[in-house]
Amino acid sequence: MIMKKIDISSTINRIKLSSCIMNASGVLCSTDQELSNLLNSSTGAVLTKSCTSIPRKGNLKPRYFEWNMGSINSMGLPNFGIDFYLNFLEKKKTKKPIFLSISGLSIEENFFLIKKANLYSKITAVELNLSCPNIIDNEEELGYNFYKISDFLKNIFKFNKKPLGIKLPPYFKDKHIKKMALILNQFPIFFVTCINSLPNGIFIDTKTESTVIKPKKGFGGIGGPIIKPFALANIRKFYTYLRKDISIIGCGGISCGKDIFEHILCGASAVQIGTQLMKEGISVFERLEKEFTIFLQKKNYTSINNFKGNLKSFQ
Ligand code: RRO
Repeated sequence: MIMKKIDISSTINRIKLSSCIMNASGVLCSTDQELSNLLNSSTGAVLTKSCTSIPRKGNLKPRYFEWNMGSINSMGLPNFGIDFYLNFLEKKKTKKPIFLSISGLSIEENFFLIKKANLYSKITAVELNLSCPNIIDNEEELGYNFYKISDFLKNIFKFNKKPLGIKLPPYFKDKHIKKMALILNQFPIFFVTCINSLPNGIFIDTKTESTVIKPKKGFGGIGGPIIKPFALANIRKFYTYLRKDISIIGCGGISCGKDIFEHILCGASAVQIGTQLMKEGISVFERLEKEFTIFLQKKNYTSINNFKGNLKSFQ
């Protein structure tokens, strides 16, 4: 039997990716070694750990735990500061698109970080994280503040020249997604990433009758297979409400090739791998690429454009 060539390349707005699969911010993308591993892997892009203007140690350990259906984390934004990431990337010779994730703790810090990223040619795009659930005593995430976000974006686009995307929290109501999409549609945004971890979950060890992570009395962001239905729903709804030139990057619950297919069927142009990358390490990308390609072969699809966004309603 002659196998047709399967093309899993994609585009995020005008950014070309040789593969639609990349890492999620936060997982194995903090250090020199981790970022080098990602640059040398088969991902279509490399995303850095969300950074702040100065280094942060993050929350007390243990701050990450995983079980068969998911993960819980309250890392608290540990990172080496924006200069570390910019200097590391400036030295690297690579054709891979590089997405710098930033997560300032205030509106002013985000302006500062975006202005700085604008000065560096190696940064292909900025993923602005408006949805970190784990900062102690922080204001509400901007992703949940429908009043502040519009003004905030208006000010960013007065000076920003870099392709910019926004990492969103999960929403649970249609009207919230519609409202956010209507706001985002007013700006030259390149992409949105749906979704960050589900905030304020808890996991219990019944043997010790205790929570499993230390910060915030055990409450943390939930990721992994159990959040996939929420990721898919957010992708689907944003796909229907967002301007068509705003790409969607799907993130949440991908652990096999079929999961990637589902994200793209809902409307994602690319996908990010978080919990499964943490569980399996860098070799996860080769496995997922293989599984996804075989899945498409069986379906007789040759590229992601054959099915992207084509989810049918039950008849
Ligand atoms: O570092 C974290 O605690 C963290 C971040 Br910035 C985020 O965006 N999402 C998450 O689950 N953890």
